Amino acid sequence: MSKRYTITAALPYTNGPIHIGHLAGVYVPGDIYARYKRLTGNDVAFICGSDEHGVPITIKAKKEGVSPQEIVDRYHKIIKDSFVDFGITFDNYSRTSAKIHHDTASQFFKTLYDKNEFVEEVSEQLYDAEANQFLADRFVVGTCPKCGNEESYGDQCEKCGTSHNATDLINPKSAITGNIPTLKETKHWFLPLNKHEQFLKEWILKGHKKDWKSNVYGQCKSWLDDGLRPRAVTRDLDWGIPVPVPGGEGKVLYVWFDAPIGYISATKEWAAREGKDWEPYWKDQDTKLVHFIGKDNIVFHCIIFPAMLKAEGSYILPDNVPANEFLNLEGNKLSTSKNWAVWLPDYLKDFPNKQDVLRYALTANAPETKDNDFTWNDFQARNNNELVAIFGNFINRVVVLTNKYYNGLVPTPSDFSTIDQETLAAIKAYPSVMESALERYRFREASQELMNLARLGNKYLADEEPWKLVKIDEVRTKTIMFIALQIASALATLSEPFLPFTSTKLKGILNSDANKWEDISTKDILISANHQIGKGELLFSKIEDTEIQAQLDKLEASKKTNEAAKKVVEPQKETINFDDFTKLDIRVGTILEAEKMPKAKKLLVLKVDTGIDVRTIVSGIAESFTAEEVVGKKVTVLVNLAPRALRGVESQGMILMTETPEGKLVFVNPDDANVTNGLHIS
Ligand code: B3M
Ligand code: ZN
Repeated sequence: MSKRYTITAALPYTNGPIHIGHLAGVYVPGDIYARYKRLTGNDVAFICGSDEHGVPITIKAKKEGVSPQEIVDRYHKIIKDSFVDFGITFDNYSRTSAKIHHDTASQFFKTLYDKNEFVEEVSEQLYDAEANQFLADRFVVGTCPKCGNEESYGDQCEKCGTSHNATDLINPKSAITGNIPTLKETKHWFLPLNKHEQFLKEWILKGHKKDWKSNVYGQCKSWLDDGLRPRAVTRDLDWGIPVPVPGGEGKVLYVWFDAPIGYISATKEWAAREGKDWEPYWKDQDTKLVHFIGKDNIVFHCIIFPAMLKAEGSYILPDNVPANEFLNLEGNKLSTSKNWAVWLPDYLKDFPNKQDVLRYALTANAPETKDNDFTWNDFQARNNNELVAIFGNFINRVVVLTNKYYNGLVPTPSDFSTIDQETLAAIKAYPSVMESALERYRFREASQELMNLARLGNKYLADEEPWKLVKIDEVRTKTIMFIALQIASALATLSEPFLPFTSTKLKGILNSDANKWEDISTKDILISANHQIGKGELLFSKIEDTEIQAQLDKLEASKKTNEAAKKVVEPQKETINFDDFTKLDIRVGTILEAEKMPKAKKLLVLKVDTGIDVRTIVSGIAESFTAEEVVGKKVTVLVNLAPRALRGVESQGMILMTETPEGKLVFVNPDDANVTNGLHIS
């Protein structure tokens, strides 16, 4: 039965591109679900957009010395384009800086204000006097009162997921200056979550929400068991939606107040564009509202937003919030600041036309019930051993043989054997098996069922061996190929939510787009005899070790950069005055000859043209350079250093060397831009 679905995917913060963690946790499962719901004949609004307010954006802008608007404009475009290229089928991808959103969020706030749903309170909040700023949310870090994580943010601990007030932090520190904050009085509007506690308990704990995923239900229960407290929904910041009520001057809405309303504004924007009415998508009790999010957003979507919607009074509440756990990368936590990630725009560049491979790898290994690890080797194996060797191989055999034996015309079958009948019956069972997984938000399981259908095809061909029979039993061969084509046809339809690019390609090859999802279980024939299929085209191609190594090298480089950043730099030496400095006579010279000093591991004996003369300099660089590679090099030479004998050779000056951030010894070279660490004389 057709139903209306409002499906939302967490609005990404526009402070960086999308990475595989976001994709695995939110956007790939959300897109699979939306595609599946459309394919099964439902009325779907799949909604997302950029979350452009909030402290992460301001921090990024400060870091780069640009305006927050510049940051959000840049990343909104990058994120939006990459979603399109990756085949994420949002019906609308909006942004929270849009006027329609400012209006909608302001109006929502005003409605709650007029209904007396807020508590207005002057309280002491954390303040950084040096930065002249209140320290809301990510502007403050400190120890989480619940789990002891020392890097908890003011509004949320990313370690245990707890959402708290900034004043709850133990040992808070300003993220702007590092100062210990003081307290300063300021007025804010609070949403009294305690007032909605009873309702939320009924709705989640006693209601039918037991079918929520256990990680989601568990977090909600622990929240509710702890008791809810009022939460400030306004902030003393200058980036965000102005508080639209008297006394709100200079204040903005808390980003987690406005962002979820972004789902509503984006739906309105879409409906206006499509000439539809937005209201049924948010107000009709028959509509199913589903939020796809990561686990760190659970409390906002299951407690705070429902409390807001309930307080407003005219909205439906979510039917389900299938939050995923986190995806790690090669054994480590994904991190934007440490550049430990696979960025979607980079992936799309490095693996053109391989969107489905990443979609499949992320789905087959999705962090649905626990945190999971993405490895490039697993990615390669999913492609080479499953997509290429099973799915691609089956389709390729069917298409090549049909073209070879019958010039691409689907052959007419004769009597079906028991195996044939079982195979046809097995095809029919797939939609409901996959549906059962999809309805439980078990996307991994559903993707594996799809692969099982391709496996079934491969096994059928391997058992029946049409390539052998063709020479002795043409009639039987036709029946076998007919059955194999039915499987191929079912794959074209059932793969659409998971492998949309492949599905389109396969429908092109089969020259048939006729089947709907339900047809696979109801129709006896999915592709008829005498239907002309197209020529073969490979659906997938092998990914080579070198391609995987290139990705691993990229990560290794990030690791090195992080290690270098952590490395303690030698402290600066004692200050010298200008006169001391002018005593140094430094010239640019050229190394004319070089040889290793016998029996000395570190020393090279150099002949250097200093411009004044050619002289001998003994330099302790032999562990970093060979004699051959330094000949001809331009170097910086301290020429008025008193000569001294090293292993019996008189050294008449000094070559200036320094270290790169990675600790590599390099010449202080007039042509070398790599010199960053200051002089260090060898
Ligand atoms: N902007 C995403 C995050 O926490 C956050 C989601 C908002 S959904 C309304 O990274
Ligand atoms: Zn914590």
